[in-house]
Amino acid sequence: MKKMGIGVVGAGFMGKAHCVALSNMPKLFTDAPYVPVFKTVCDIVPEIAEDFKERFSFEKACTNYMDVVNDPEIDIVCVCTPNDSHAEISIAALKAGKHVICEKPIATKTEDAKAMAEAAEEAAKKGIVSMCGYQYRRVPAIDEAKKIIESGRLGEITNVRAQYLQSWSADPRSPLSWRFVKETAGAGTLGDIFTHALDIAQYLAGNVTDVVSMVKTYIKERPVQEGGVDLLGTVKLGDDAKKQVVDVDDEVSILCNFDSGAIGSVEATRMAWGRNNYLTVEVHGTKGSLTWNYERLNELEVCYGMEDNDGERGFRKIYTGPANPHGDVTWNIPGMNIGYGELKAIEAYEFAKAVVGGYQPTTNFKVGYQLDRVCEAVLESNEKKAWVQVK
Ligand code: 4PW
Repeated sequence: MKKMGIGVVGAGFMGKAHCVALSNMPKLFTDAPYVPVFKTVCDIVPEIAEDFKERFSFEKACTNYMDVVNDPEIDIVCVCTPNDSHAEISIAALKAGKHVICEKPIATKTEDAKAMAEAAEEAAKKGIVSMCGYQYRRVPAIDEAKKIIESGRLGEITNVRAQYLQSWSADPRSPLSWRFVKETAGAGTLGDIFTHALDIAQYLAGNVTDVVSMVKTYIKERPVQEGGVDLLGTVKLGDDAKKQVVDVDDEVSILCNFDSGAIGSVEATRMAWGRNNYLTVEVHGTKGSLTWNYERLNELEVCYGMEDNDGERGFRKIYTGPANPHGDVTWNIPGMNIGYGELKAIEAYEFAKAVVGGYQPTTNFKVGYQLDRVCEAVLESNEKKAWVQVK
């Protein structure tokens, strides 16, 4: 079977997610295009890189990403670092002829996102593939939703409501990591999770053309977490901890128009007590509706309103399984369910198919740049208190 050398830059939460996905991809998908060979893991903290190397059976560990970029045995680079280094690492890797899968948001500044899309376009001429980590659109229920929408059974799509609600930063003792610093994160909730909800909305209803928004920061300063590893609110710091100003948003809401003619709303917050990974989408059409929530990711609810009799009309629940998109990755019976690990394996599989097939996947850098431009319009609208066109 074909083998591909893997280099991972950033040995935190997302480095782990990519490596678990890569290991599982050929085990879950019988037609997996290749088997990964874990070559080098890079992290700026040497002990973290070494520990990761041992646990994931990498051949080498390093602290300088150029060792990954310059290694002729590495075919694929996974960029799993905080947002401010995505552009530098991805562009260097693309120029060195590596296929690149980079975590989202694509960059901290629109000019960097543009440079990444341009570098990817240039590399694509030589068959090099780029991808951003917008994995949630690959949940089987979301692809099933797309199939249903495209079949026309819901009629013309009129309204899309997408939300991504979490609570891990609702507690003011939840520490300030790189995710709360504009320089490293670019934005707060906006880039971190709003973009996932936006990506799903756009996947199902077309691109957003214009927006009006509200962007808020509720907790203006937070206790500073020592060390670079983001703990996503799992640790709380007391009053005695040093505090730092938060210069990014906690919450974003937009109303928008889609190029399909649908209207919609997208909201995100990391401060919704009681909500954990509450990523939802509801789509209304002239003949029916559908609704989905990541916290129950294997279930898609559909109402074929015009097909049902009065008195029997309502949402039916589909438990996704082998008969739905990406059926290979699911276990034998609907209801046995998949989770985040399998979802990232679907992403790794789609990336692998694109690499071997020589085409750009649907979440390529151009798409990451487009999502960035919607975010830019969201911030501009909030400043101007007015509708803004996406550039
Ligand atoms: O991309 C998002 C992250 O930055 C994820 O989907 C979940 O929320 C997990 O971490 C944050």
